Amino acid sequence: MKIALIQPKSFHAWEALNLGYIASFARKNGFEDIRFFSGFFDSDEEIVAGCRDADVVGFSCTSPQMKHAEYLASRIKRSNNHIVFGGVHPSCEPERTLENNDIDAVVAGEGEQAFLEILKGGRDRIIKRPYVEDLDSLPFPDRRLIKQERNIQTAYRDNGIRIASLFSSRGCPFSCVFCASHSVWSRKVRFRSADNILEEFKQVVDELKVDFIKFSDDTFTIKRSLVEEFCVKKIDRRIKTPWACNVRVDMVDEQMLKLMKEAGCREIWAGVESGSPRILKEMNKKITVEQVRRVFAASRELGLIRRAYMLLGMPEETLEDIKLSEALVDEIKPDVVGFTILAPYPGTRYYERGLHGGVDWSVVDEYENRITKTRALSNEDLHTEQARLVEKYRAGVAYRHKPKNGN
Ligand code: B12
Repeated sequence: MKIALIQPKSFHAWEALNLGYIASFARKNGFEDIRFFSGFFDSDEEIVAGCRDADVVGFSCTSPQMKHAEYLASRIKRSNNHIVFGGVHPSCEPERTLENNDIDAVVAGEGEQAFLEILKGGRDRIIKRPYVEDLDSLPFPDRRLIKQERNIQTAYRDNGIRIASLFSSRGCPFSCVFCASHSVWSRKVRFRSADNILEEFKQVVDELKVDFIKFSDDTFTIKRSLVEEFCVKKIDRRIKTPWACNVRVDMVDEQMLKLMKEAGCREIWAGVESGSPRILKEMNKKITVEQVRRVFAASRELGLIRRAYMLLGMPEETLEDIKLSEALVDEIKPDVVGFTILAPYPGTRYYERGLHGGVDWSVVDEYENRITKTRALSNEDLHTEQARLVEKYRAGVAYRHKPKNGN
């Protein structure tokens, strides 16, 4: 059986670890003939030609990638191949995704078991399988197949270092209203063991010769004992490569940060979101401004690079709330700061099919959207505030200026 896996176009050149996982699991179960294409690096013609004789073609889709995925599927679909869509967007909207006649099946949620079932002949239209209990039992993502060297080269051109991502867990127990993560993972979190994480860490460093590892988990610091074991073992084994991770300010403290620093952590990224307690509550973020202050002060003291993600545009937000966010940023002095505007992506609390069903997510996102307004602020007001804040913190701003015409 010939299998093709496609990462449709997106404005980020990020490694398709999801398809790397799907592929290595399929390989482990005897399916060898797998090829991979990336819409970022490969042209449409190369992708279509490369899929001509594939029996099963799998697309991985966030909402921004759907448009390109559907376009490619329309060119690849034949009567005797099986087109499968998986990832966040199809997981949120399985039935809707299947309204496109070029798509034969949708995998909702975790993909490894479900895709294997398809390869073995399963022909259900919507496939959702129980989550793999033991994450250590999954083979590491096939980074050679997904041609990660291309992503590394791109990151190297942008940052001057060779970077790769890694996941230590799957899922997030929290219910922030702006996030769609639960639509793939539910709210249950599963963790890998420290040994298993370190084995992949070392393998990636040795084989791909990277200088830096990014933990891309929603939050790396959910399970304290795991973080501690990871850090202690990384130090013991003299694995020196530096790394960074997402933290929640309520799930990390000075002691933990100190150990992380000793184990080579260079940067922490935190969803601060707002300086207004009222808005944090509306977000269901379940953190306090005081926790933000403490974590940013402690990590500054330790010499960690600190990135803060701020979110504008919650329905109840006023100019006064934005001023509170600004004051908080002035106080915690993050080294890097991002200001985005709430985007009602499918899978988030604010997605309404009637209102947003027709939105082209390949050109609308939390940097550039003309949809979001609050009870007090128009969309224009929000963009004015965003632009003002980006300008004010220009030296350390994490802001992506996306071309207006999309990808
Ligand atoms: C890490 C991450 C990033 C990183 C990627 C880094 C990297 N190297 O992976 C970066 C920073 C680049 C990024 C960028 C963006 N991200 Co992001 N990101 C995430 C995050 C935290 C994890 C994604 C991930 O890789 N998970 C691990 C892999 C293994 O899981 P997975 O992709 O879901 O794949 C599994 C299943 O979905 C399924 N599956 C996936 N594909 C396929 C395909 C087939 C054929 C099958 C059968 C199964 C299958 O099987 C996989 C293994 O079990 C998620 C939140 C989350 N936890 O989901 C947000 C998330 C995916 N991102 C999101 C968004 C919005 C974006 C951006 C659009 C933001 C922006 N405007 O810049 C961009 C663009 C992304 C794109 N390509 O379109 C949203 C998507 C919402 C939506 N409705 O699509 C999420 C859910 C967060 C949120 N805000 O709610 N992101």
